[in-house]
Amino acid sequence: MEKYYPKKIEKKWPSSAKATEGKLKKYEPLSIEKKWQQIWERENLYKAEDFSERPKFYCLDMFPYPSGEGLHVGHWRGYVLSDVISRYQMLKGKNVLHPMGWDAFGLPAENAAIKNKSHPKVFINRAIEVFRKQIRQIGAMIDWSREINTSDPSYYHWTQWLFLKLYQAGLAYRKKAPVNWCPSCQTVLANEQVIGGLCERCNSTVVKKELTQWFFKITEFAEDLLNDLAGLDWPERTKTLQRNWIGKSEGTLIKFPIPNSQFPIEVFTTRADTLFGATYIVISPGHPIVEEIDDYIGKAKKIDGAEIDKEKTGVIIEGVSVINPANKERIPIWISDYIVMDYGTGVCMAVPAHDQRDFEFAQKFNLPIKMVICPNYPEPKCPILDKAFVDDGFLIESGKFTGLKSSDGREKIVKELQKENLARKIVSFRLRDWLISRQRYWGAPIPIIYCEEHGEVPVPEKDLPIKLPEDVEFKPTGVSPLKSSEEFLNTTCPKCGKQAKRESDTMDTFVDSAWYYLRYSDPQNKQEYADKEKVRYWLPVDFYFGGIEHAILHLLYARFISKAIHQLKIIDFASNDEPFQKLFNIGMVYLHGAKMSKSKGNVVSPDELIKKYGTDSLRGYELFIGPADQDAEWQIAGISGIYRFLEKIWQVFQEKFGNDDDKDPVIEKTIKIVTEEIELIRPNTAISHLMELFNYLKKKKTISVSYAQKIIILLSPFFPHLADELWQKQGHKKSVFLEKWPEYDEDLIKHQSIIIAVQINGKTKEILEFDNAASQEIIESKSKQSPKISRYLQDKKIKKVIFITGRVINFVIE
Ligand code: ANZ
Repeated sequence: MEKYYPKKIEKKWPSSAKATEGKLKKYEPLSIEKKWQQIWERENLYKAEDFSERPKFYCLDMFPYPSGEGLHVGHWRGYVLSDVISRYQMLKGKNVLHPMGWDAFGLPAENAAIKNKSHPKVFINRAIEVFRKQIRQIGAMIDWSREINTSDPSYYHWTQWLFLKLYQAGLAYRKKAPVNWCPSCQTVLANEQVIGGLCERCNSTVVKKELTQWFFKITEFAEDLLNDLAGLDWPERTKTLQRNWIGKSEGTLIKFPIPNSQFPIEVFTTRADTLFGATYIVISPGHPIVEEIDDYIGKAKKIDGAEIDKEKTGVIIEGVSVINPANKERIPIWISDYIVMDYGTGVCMAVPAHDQRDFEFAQKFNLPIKMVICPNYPEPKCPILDKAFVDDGFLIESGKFTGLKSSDGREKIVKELQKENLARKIVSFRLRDWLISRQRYWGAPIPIIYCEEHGEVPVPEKDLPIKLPEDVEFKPTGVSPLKSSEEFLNTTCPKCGKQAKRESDTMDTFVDSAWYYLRYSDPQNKQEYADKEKVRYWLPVDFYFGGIEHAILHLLYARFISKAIHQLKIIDFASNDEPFQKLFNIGMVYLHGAKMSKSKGNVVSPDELIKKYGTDSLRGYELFIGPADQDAEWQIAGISGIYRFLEKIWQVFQEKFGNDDDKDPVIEKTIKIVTEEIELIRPNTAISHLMELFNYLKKKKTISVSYAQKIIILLSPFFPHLADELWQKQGHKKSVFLEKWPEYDEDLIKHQSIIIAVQINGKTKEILEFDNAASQEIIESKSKQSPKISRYLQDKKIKKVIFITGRVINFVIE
């Protein structure tokens, strides 16, 4: 271990680091916390060392958007937790990189600036200052020398460079497309930013508009983005959200011939087994073949989308029909907005008996509903339908396929159609290319020039960054604000030198955050986005902390950029191209039953609490509030309990030290359990074990100096200021964070186990052995995970848990 310590730190520890002299009777956090924060920073204690021989540990928080409102205690939760992990890893001998920066571009800064009649840059810099100060108050071990700001030209230089790289590779392109337009924000939105037809930010109804826009070809990586999820240590819930978003469907294209025409209409279906029940087909209003039916399009285009609960509109195309290739019956063609253009072929065969959207449509327009799948066979007892029967079953009324199971029916019907070249199996993805252009001011300009002769010309790399002009009217009008700056707009063509115009759109801010984790490895580099060797050393991120709200967009975009530039050989870290190996979604903090947020007016500010109780108490309460991955209700009084605990620690360390070197099983066990709890990211139970330990120590006459030291180290990730102060009072010259995480004596603990009967509704189903210091929480969670018990609990609601210490845990289920 020793050899890993950077020399600079080893050789001296400043005199100001001396613990307050004499025996302090009272725990006074305010007098010690600021001092330690200053010392840590001055001594560069948390500076991450490029290419150290120590194993690296890259611990990343999703970087904040610096709003004008500052941090509340809900935001603190994640930062405290990532700090505990970083400090723990440092004590385990790792070379830890724990950086911080600002996701500073984007609509909110622009909107706030409009509201406050200032410039987004002024606004954001002020907000950053507040955030920086507040994050410092957490006392987190952050390497501030790596701070980044996405709105700074030194950063967006490389965002623009990345755009050029994708452009050269054909992964960034422009096309005319119907796009989501928010009339209130006056900008285009990505599909992902439209929730239930409404703008994610302002809840206005989103409309469709034909515009030429820039896209990134994320769909080219759909298969990899899906498959590589399997190898990631991420919460299952987040993986599922990503899988559903990518939405891989294995289905069939089926041709429906039009009588007297050689051009059939092709539909995409995942349920070929229901073909005999297709009683009409539906075309999306955006489909080219319906373009002439203008008056309908006028109405339908506004609400293109396939939502189940939306009132469906539709028109029939008179005079034309198609032939159902299964039973050769003629069926009508409808146009409706419940079919989206950019999925499958934009045409769907409607099977009202087995698809809920078709069922509702058929009911509304009085179309035949023909049941062709039944839950049972050979004696079909088909339910009377008041909604679609969507499950698989057995085919009925399906000619020679009658009686087959759905899965066999799908295969056989497709095989039969294939003989006549009427069907083809395909894989379809729900994922669409990422629309990245925005008609807004506060973002990175897209580095493209338009020349009359040469068309679209990329800005030469040597001319980057293309800086945002400052003298722009940035209020949204629907056209890009950059158009109002003649100086910005007018330029010359890099190819011919003639008059040309710059692209005036800016990039979606998700582009900035799709690569920031790379920049932290070499944030000051002026020649490159980052030194390749440094990226190879630091990446991938070992532990990524952030809220579930980023489970889809940010993570998907970041994974895409990483895969794309890996393919372009810009990065080549580790064995794969996944940027975040392990992800932890932190639960949200609620107050009075609602998620803490300024707009709801239920915000608790850390500032007052720090003044009253100190940072360490607030840290402790943030960690103690509940399991870290679950939402938790803020109890105003909760923090004083932690404060009293810290007072108790303080007192214990005032008095009792002896030379008694006898091994103490209770302390040994606590070391083991706290270590395990940190590894499992359960800081709340780790702290409760520490509390139990101090109840024990309080009763004990003396504590040996060596145990006292181990205990201080054990406390240090949670309560770093208090720990360094106690450490110093023990006469040490260096920070406790340069020490080594304590080990425990396995032999001493081994024989201290207890047997617990695990019961379901009072009946013993399993006998498990636990460490006799294991808390109820651990016994409960480990029992739930045991294979036998988890089978009983599957899909069941636990009404009550009865726990008899040292003997029984009984799960009362429905
Ligand atoms: C007939 C059918 C019968 C369908 C049935 C479903 C159930 P997933 O699985 O999500 O990929 N579909 C096809 N193209 C569409 C479009 N452009 N807009 C809206 N819906 C479309 O969904 C595939 C199903 O979505 C397809 O299978 C099709 O309806 C519908 F009992 O075909 B199905």
